[in-house]
Amino acid sequence: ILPTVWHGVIFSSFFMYVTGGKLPEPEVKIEVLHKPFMCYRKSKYGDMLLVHFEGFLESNGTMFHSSHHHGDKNPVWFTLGIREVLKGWDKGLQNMCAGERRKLTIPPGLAYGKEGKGKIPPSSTLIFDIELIEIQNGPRSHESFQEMDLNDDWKLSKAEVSEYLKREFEKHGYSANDTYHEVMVEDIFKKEDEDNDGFISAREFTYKHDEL
Ligand SMILES: [Ca+2]
Ligand SMILES: [Ca+2]
Repeated sequence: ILPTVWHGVIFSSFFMYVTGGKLPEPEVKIEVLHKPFMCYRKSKYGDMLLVHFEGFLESNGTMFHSSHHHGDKNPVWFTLGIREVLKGWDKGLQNMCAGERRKLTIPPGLAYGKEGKGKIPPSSTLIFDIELIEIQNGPRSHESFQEMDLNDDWKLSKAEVSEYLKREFEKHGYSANDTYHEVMVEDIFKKEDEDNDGFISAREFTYKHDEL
């Protein structure tokens, strides 16, 4: 079972864009705490990032989550720019080198909003101390598609996507949870299955419009 806050970091994005009005977007304040001497590649949308992070409430400095101390104490993987995580992370972790550490100050509009969530009170500005450990090619490669397309018919069914999620979660040390997977699969199809035929085609999978 996913720790609550990690669950929140992933799933808040599912609800953020539903409530999105047309107010001017608030900005993330980015401070570089450490920059490595060598930088072979910089993070960009679609990359998979491995990070350690600590999250604090700006209001009173309370730490609400630390990947060093909570959960399985391992760093976490996510894909940048697809709203898998808080908007503030998607905006604040671009052009970053492996080994770099940043402090992000994220206004509520790019975090948990007016409602808050769990340990996060309503309208909270959040501060994250994030260390980028590793960057990998994103999941939208030809190879990833073939890996997910178990019956080689060049489209992904919900069962195939669900199977893939299960494998990914297990790979990262989380036990399988069918309820989460179903919710995630539904959300993925809502976003990716543009022609609503119940399958994600190779084209729908690979082609990503730049909506951010
Ligand atoms: Ca298939
Ligand atoms: Ca489709």
